Amino acid sequence: MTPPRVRRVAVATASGVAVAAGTFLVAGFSPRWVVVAIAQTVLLALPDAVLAAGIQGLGSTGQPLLVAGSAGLAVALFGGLALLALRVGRVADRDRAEIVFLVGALQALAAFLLAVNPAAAVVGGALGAAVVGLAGASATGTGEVSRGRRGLLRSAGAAAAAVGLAGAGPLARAIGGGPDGRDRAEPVERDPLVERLLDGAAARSFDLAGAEPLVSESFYVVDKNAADPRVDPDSWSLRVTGAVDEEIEIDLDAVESRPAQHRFVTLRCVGDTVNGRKTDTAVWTGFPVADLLEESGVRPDGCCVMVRAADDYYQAFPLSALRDGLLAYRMNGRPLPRQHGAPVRALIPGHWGEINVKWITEIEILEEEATGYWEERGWHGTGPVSTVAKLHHVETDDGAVSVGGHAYAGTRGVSAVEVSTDGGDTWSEADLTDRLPGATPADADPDDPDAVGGEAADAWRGWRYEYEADGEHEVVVRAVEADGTVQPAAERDPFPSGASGYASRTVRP
Ligand SMILES: Nc1nc2c(c(=O)[nH]1)N[C@H]1C(S)=C(S)[C@@H](COP(=O)(O)O)O[C@H]1N2
Ligand SMILES: [Mo]
Repeated sequence: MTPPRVRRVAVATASGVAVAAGTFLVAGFSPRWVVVAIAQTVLLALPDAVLAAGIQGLGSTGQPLLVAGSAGLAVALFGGLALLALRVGRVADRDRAEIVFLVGALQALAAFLLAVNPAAAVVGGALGAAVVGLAGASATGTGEVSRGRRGLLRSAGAAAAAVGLAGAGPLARAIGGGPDGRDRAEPVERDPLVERLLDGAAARSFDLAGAEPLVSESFYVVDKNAADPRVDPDSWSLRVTGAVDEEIEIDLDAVESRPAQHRFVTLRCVGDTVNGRKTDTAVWTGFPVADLLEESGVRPDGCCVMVRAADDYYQAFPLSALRDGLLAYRMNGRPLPRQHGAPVRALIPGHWGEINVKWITEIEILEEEATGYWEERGWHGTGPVSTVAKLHHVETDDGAVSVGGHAYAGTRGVSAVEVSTDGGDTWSEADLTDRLPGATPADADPDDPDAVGGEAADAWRGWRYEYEADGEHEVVVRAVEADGTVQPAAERDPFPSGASGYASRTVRP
């Protein structure tokens, strides 16, 4: 026979699980789910240095850990409230209905205070209460939760059912095209011109095991959020405010009806290590920010901008950098995915990823410099990216060695990649992929051979080098910019202003 105290804790834990599941059912994986709200609070409480290293550094790895930990905290919190209600019920000698009500009321109140989502709070509290209610074989009048194993099994079963239901929720949404999808008439087919650009990129790519093609198959994600905002495309708008002659506000229809262009752009996070994977390339569709700035009439004393987003992110940087930017609403021919900033994000040529603001909502023109989200946390990532060559492909076959990867130098451009097979004493030039094409008007005729031309101003290039070797040796790579500047050798960690040094690998043929 399980002792009553253990039974109570087991039932309370099941109840806590049910609240987490019930609130998820309504809120989904969004900032309005209690677990995400807790995660966000944990992030705020972390010392800046931990946050800095944790997010820009760990990125996608840190996030599941954070969410799992926060789910544990949520279960402990809501389970604790259930225990509290049971205790109060016992002490005050209440009957089962009253206790069950108190459990649900406390849990719903806490859920509401955490995530300010009334519907989720009510559903969560109701499920949490139901789990406790099911545990009692009959009204005992003593505040005791369960007469035995069957009650326990019932409440565990109810909690499991709530989790199952919550798991099915996102599936239902995905199938039904709910809040995640866009209900607007959106081409599912890719634009033929984008198709042509993607084919061109595929044709230029070196096919190297371990290194991505020129358009990334998996694009890295870095942001400050435990869960990304779900922005309603129909109520979204972008405002231009501050030191302008006229403040303007445009909605998504207005954005999408502007003369658009397609651009290959590479993004790199300042938290990326020299040979890390937080550098990726896509073809983006959008319109030049400069058009918008011109329409609002930036005043002569405007020097800088503060760009704000739906996740309360904000980044401040020079107006000159924004002028060359793109407001993008498609990525590789598809609507911008939520994790990359749907419905609209900024792309700022040649600069670290952090000022490429996702879920953009406001551009404020400033007359003085200001400090953004990551800079307040010690990073220096609002400037131009540093130059890097990645060594992601190493293959040996009976003395024949093949190495390769990508090189990126922002808008300075990569003119060469040099490879050393003796630890950096002597250098040889690698093969480079042809440059990706430049900005293409989105209304160009896809069949017109001249529709796609020029050179991408801000995209990486692939490199490859093949040689023969018999003994163990160290391969080192470095990129050379268009003006001949060689990537600096000095080694530096990503924090605070980006990694430096050469990628290298010991090769045993
Ligand atoms: N709104 C918002 N935009 C953001 C961020 C963020 O946390 N919130 N993170 C920035 C950082 S640090 C980087 S490196 C890039 C990454 O873009 P990606 O996730 O599409 O690769 O987005 C930037 N834009
Ligand atoms: Mo970043």
